[in-house]
Amino acid sequence: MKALLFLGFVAVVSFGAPGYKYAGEKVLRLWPENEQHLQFIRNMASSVKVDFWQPDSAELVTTNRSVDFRVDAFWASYIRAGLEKIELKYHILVENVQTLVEKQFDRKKISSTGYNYEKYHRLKEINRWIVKITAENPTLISRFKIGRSYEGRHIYLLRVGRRTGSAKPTILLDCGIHAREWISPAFCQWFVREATRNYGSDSTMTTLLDKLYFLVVPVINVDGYAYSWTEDRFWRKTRSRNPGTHCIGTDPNRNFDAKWCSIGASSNPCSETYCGPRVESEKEVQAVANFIRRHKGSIKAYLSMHSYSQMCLFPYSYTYDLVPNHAELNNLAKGAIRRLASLYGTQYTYGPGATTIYPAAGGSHDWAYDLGIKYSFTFELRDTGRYGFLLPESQIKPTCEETMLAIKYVADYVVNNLY
Ligand code: 0X9
Ligand code: ZN
Ligand code: ZN
Repeated sequence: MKALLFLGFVAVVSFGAPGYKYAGEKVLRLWPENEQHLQFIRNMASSVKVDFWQPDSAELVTTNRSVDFRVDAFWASYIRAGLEKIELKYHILVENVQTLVEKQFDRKKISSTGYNYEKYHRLKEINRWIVKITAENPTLISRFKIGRSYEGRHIYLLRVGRRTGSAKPTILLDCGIHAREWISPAFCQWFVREATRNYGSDSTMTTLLDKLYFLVVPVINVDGYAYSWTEDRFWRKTRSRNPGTHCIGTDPNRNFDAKWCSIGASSNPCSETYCGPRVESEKEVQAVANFIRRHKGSIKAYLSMHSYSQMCLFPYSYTYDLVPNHAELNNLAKGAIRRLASLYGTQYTYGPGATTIYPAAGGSHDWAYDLGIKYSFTFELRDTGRYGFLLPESQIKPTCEETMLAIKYVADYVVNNLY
């Protein structure tokens, strides 16, 4: 019997599925209301292996917002007993993480009609797609390598727009800073496909691609993304080694040169929001930052795609101070999320990162803004926690369609307000 069970396990692993790692695991949502509740959460974070989903670490937990985290079945029941004792309101977002994870590792992905944009893809497939879509659209897409990751993988950038031979204003769109946020790379791929497909037919897209370039980085954190497919579906950080500890990785969105590691970031390498040993310590962050610095004269907007929470965020996140063009960014965000909601009614919140999600230094949108890119946004895509990082593939299409409207709205504004 034991041998049979063992064989069954090997078979599952060898098909590239995630094994049984997440069996029985749950995602809980808590509603802390007082200091005792916060203390309970902090104690829990330091004594039990919990994976914070939203916010990303125990340091960012406050009253007046909910806390989502993943925990195994044993600790879940133990924690629930504690929650009931101190009357901390909670509910279970995901009963069995394993079931949801398995759906996303479904291998029936090869399609005769070409690339399936309504599936999540491994890095290898995304890289093959990058080559293919570039070859198929020689007049609209050029492919560049902007650097290599810690583990030596290439980081690619696609320049999308009608080639004119001269410089054009540019919008940088990046995806996959955080490994487990799979909807983000899926959106970058969707964006490139829609741009090429609609050039010449959709008048807004045609104008945009004539007047500017989109620089699309489909996956920044390539090592982390690959790792989230092979080892740990909930990996967030890079995969760089940290001397003196077994804990691996730095949060790339805490590693930029924007009041680095001052607030909402951790100097502990074991934290999910570890800021790294120094500013731009991560090769992936260097690659993007160097590229942006070299082209800062033409980059007019910076858009960074994350999940989840359904938010449109803009600077600052490292301080509660408002940026000089706050009113403009606020209106732009408001317009973008109104457009987004017009398709399926998906509700987004918007505002400066510090007050809308949480204060956090070292993030890319603050850095890009302070470099002089005054239209700088972070999008937190679907959902609000029903599935979180495990957003089902059936939601890729509606999520990408509605997000396209927001991105086109912002791009259209930028084209009409060049600086
Ligand atoms: O914490 C983050 O890096 C982002 N949220 S996520 O859940 N995707 O990890 C929010 C980033 C907001 N922007 C800055 N902090 N600059
Ligand atoms: Zn695939
Ligand atoms: Zn993120």
